[in-house]
Amino acid sequence: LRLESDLRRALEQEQFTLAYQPLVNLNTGKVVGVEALVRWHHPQRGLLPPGEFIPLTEENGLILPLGEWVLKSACKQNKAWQDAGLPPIMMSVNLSMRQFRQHGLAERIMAILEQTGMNPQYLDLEITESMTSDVEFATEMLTSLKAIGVQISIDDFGTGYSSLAYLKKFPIDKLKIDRSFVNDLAEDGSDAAIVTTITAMAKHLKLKVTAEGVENDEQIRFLRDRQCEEAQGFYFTKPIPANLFENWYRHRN
Ligand code: G
Ligand code: G
Ligand code: MN
Ligand code: NA
Repeated sequence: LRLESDLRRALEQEQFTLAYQPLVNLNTGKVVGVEALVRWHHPQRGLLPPGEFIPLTEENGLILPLGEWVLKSACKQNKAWQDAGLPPIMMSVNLSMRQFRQHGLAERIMAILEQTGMNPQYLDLEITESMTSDVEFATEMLTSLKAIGVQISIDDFGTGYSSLAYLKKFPIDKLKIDRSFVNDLAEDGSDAAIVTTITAMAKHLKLKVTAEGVENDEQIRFLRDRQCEEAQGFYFTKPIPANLFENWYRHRN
């Protein structure tokens, strides 16, 4: 309960920040985008990861203003990087179930893109399989989001319960293979088979694919051999603040 009143204040006092983790093309070695991940600089408790407050905001509805703040900040940052001369890269933002179900979400996102001057083609919205269980609603929402010109990715792919039938029906662009399958690629034959299969399926369905949670060379080699085109993980860098990312990016290429 304490945390809940702290959260309300946190929004007013701008105690949230975004950390950015790069997505890298494994063929070219180039950074193709970043995922924005929210953190809370709690005045007493210090830096809190999203796992410690996002679920609460989903329960009490604060995820709606927080999610709006995240979207606006991420779009602003993307525009600022482009204005500063960085080559254009994608900006991935996580949507929560409450946001996805919000009426007028597409209009809100369109307004944010207009306000910030960000080109819609660089915005990537990450949803999870669970958000697609109401197929009719999801189709309608995804269609209205696609009409803005943004990209849609399925996050944590492979951990949900959705049917494969929706994959070819929904207007989605990418699958992000959950890091639980990527972790033990080398040691676990089942995980290796799952990653191979998801990658092949994505290719057949003409979807992009990103492997999450990549930490070592062995995983990189495995993914390259399977023609998995993109990866994200501590192998490149953990999520870092905007200024550190900019620095990391400039010194890398
Ligand atoms: O950065 P970290 O590993 O702690 O993130 C944990 C989880 O929090 C991730 O699964 C991520 O999807 C979620 N998360 C991070 N930022 C956001 C956000 O801005 N909105 C929502 N809804 N979830 C987020
Ligand atoms: O669910 P989502 O994919 O949005 O979560 C991203 C989270 O995964 C981030 O909170 C980030 O801290 C974490 N993460 C990113 N890369 C790695 C990695 O290589 N290994 C592990 N264990 N976690 C990672
Ligand atoms: Mn994500
Ligand atoms: Na994920």
